[in-house]
Amino acid sequence: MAPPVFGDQSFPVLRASPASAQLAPLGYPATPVWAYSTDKAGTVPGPEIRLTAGERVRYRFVNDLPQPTAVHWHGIRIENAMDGAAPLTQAVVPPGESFDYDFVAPDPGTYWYHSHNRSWEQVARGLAGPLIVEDREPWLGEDGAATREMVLVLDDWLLNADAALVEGRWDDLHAASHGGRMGNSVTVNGSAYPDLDIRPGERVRLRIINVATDRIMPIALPGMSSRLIALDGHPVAPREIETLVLGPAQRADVVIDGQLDGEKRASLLLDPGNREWVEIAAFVHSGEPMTASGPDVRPLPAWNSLKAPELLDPQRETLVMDGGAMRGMSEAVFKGRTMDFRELASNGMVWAFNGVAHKMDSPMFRTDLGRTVHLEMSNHSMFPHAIHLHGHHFEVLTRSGTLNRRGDVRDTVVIGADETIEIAFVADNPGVWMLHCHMLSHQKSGMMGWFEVA
Ligand SMILES: [Cu+2]
Repeated sequence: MAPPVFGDQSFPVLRASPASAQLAPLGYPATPVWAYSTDKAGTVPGPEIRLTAGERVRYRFVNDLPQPTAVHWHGIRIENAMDGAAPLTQAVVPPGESFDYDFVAPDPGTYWYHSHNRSWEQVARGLAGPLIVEDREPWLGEDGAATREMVLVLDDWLLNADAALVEGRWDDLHAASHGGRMGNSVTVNGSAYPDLDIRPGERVRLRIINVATDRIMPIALPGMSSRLIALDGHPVAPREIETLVLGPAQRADVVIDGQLDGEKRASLLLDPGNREWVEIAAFVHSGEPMTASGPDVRPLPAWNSLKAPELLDPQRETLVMDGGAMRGMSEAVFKGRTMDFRELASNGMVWAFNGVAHKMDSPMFRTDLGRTVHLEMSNHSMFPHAIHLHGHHFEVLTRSGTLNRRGDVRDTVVIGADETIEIAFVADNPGVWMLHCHMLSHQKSGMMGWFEVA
């Protein structure tokens, strides 16, 4: 099955292949998954890729899956040809074949990589892993910073009673027209309810990544003095948080302090949607207490590599989201033809951007290299969406008309039902870039388009 890999030995291999993982608690069978691997057996999440800002990432990607695939490097402001956004930026990699990825990761931060072909199925089968770009200047161990970091990959799986993935419902239009394909088993780093060690008083940087296909994850760490320090890899001024909402594909870096005189266990809680917070992992305090850090958290070093948007005369674009259950849409254009709701649904389409479902034949907009784009995004549906722009990070300017004072910079933003968000970014990366909902059931069923920077 595995194809011979010859040639340039300086390209290490990243492989996607069927594997097995103990996702359900011990005592249940292992789950057949699809997994990435480098030198060892495939794991979920995939092996951590770690480098420093400005360093090159080089992999000969080998597809040992029974389906074509491609690898997207989420959040990396990457060279277009390496974006992995099949079929827009590259052809899919057929089973048994390979593709060489070679790019520079320009900015520090918490990122991830995942399949970008049939992603609603392939990511749900396990094809996702963390990509960590370390800070340009020392931060760990400095005054007020953490002494250690921990990557937490949160995932959501739809498992049957034998702990196998529920098959045959990849095209579930009911799920797609609601909140997407929800799982029933949440894992942290591929395990159910893991215990995570922390020393009393220890300050730890969590790099939290939501790789779920559709589940928006509100999380909380009560008693751990959580302070947010980065969103989608981009540093923010440290701020206390009680809860954190992570949409699919979003990341947050959070500093926590191990308790010195509290409980031995501190829960990582998730709200599955009914405001009944459930424990998905626990920090277990053990070992010698450490000297507590002061109340102040040291900010992360700035990127210093992102141009500020020119807001005086930007190119104005709008993105209106329609569709889904309960409100629906009477008609939309699909493959160049106006269709009514029934015909759209028979084509698997239940969502539209600006009245067009899954618009791949032409860009949503074009812009000149270096121009600031101001994008007003209005969600006219009854469901939240997680809108992701490839190749760029954007500033969130307003949310429902209210100024977003924090100046948060993101690559994926959650937009609630009936909400309008204004974002802006400098289109400084030439190429064709996907713009889609990262709730992958929504992406599949219409919420997909692209823009061109030239
Ligand atoms: Cu969506």
